[in-house]
Amino acid sequence: MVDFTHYLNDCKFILVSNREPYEHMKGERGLDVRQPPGGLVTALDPTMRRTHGTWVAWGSGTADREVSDELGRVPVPPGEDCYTLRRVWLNDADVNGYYHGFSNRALWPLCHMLIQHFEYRTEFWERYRTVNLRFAHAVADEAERCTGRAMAWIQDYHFALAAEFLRAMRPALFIHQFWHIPFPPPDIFTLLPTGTHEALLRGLLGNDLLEFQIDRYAQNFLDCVEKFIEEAHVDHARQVVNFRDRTTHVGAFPISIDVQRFEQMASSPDSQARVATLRERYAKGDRQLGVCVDRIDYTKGIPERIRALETLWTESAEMRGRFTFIFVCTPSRTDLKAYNTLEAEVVQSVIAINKRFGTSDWTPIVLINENVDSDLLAGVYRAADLCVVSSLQDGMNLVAKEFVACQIDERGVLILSRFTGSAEEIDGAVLINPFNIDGFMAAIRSALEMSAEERRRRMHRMRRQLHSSTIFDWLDSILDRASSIMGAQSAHAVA
Ligand code: ADQ
Repeated sequence: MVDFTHYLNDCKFILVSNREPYEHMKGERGLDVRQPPGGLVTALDPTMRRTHGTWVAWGSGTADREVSDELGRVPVPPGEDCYTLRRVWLNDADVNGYYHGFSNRALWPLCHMLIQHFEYRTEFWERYRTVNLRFAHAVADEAERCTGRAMAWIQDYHFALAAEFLRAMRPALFIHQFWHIPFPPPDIFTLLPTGTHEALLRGLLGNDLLEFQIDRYAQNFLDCVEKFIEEAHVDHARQVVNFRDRTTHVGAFPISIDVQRFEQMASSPDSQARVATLRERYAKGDRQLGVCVDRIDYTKGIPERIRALETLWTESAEMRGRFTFIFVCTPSRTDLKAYNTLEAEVVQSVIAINKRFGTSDWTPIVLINENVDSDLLAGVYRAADLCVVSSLQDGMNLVAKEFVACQIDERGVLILSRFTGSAEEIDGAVLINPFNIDGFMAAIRSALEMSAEERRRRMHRMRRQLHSSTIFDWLDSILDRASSIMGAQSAHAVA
């Protein structure tokens, strides 16, 4: 376990995210507590436990109100009471406008440059503003409760306006924000109505430090500020913006995974047994096993992947029976029509492909249409000879890193979209453009034919790299940078 408390000294740590780290649910046998899966909670929960800080998030659990006080505060983890979870309450109209609406129907497609899915409604925008303001009030109130300094760390695109609101309430508060998804260039950002795109940029400039996954997104942000905020002065070389007598630092901090945890899961006896079963069932003899793991989202390039496989099996009959693909695709954002349509399309296409090409001893695609526990996932990653990540755009993509971490036997090839943050970080994958079907097919062929020696060499390089860039390194580099800016601000204030 890595200890980050030295960065914070006596500074109170307030984390802000849309999803909460613990959800209280009404279960059949009383109250259940759930910890949502995902790297962020796994990485940040231990830090929060040690710093005794406060985590501000949407109270989404069915029993959340029952266990929280009148301000929405509840000590967590249940029974250990190490830090405070401050819940912000949202009604259905808030969730529809702020979350499903502006966050997921406007900002999400826009930032991923998939503008055919972009939808703007004034109602979405107004709810987004109101909810951001409500979160800012909750954080300001938490900061008010401490005698010393406080640091607020906001997560993601759900809160582009929160830093500016918070800055107006608590001018001296240190505020920083991590943007998990891509940031688009000005020509795309301008599709937001006039006024809205400026408001978003001004909102983000309320931060002292703004963290992106890779340098390209940081540059896009700076280009947008330069183009749309006349009074701002942008220094591209130093990645700094001066606006309204304040400075916002910008930088790239690529997120990662808890590498050791994935390695341990992949090496467990259960996992080894799973590998043997999967290989016996799907990769007998020369047959190879491919895997892909995604939320069913139009950014992940799932239809493009299916099309490449279908074309390959249509045009090259000798490729039939050479490999089976396991698709672990979990339904996501099912309240939105675009996601339901996509899920139906994926299921239908897989059924059609299996009907057309499958034989009594070969299933082309095995679809696991649900969320799978990460220890099970680790076994699938380890068993595979290929992993395909075909995102059309992706801030980072953690599946690529999870696959590399679990490849203990260094047998697998990673086929990775050039349009992921991971592709700019990982050296050793076979890169693809998912829009180019012929290139995609060629990459699958070359992966299948790659020698064991070449696979080992590439995977070994990727694994070595990953070991020096874990989620704890990510956290360390962000808190290091934040605390040094904070230190410089204090020195400036004293002088
Ligand atoms: P996501 O778009 O959700 O994250 P990704 O980075 O791939 O994308 O993370 C998905 C996570 O969900 C992985 O940990 C994966 O194992 C898990 N997952 C996916 N499908 C699953 C399934 N069927 N069963 C179980 N688990 C499944 C956003 C951005 C990314 C960025 C992350 C972190 O879009 O670009 O990498 O945040 O910043």
